[in-house]
Amino acid sequence: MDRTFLMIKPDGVQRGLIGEIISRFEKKGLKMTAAKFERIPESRVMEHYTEHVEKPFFPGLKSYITSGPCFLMVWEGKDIVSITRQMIGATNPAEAAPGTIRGDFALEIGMNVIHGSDSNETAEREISIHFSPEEISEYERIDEKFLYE
Ligand code: D4T
Repeated sequence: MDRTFLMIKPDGVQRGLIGEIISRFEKKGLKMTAAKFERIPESRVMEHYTEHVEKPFFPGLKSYITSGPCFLMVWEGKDIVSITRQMIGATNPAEAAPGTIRGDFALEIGMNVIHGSDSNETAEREISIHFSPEEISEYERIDEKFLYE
């Protein structure tokens, strides 16, 4: 089964959106297999955003992500990367469609509520940065036979 790394950023936590966001993924039929509430150390933020460290927006991004606790998760499901990216919406909330998380709950690119991996390879890389294998729980959801053909 495909996996992804999802992270509710400090603005999403501060604005009380954790429950609303998890609820959307749960109702879709996706399965959470790991979660932790954590203020991410700077070293792991650098590792996570390694492709952006030289970008002009990186200092702001780093101080935003480390400004408070995040809610980090691993989720599982068929085609989960593309499904969750669609549910999250465009990186810039001004371009995110209504009905998406960023379209419904955010206004600016620097405060866009949630992160989701953008490919299966990125997902595996990000999961291994933030979680050890022992922190991930494999189990069957009781409704799986009505979710998958
Ligand atoms: P994340 O990684 O947070 O889910 O965002 P995306 O995958 O949708 O977008 P990204 O990697 O291009 O950007 C990472 C992160 O940097 C912030 N950002 C981005 C910013 O503050 N200013 C910018 O100009 C860009 C491109 C937002 C998300």
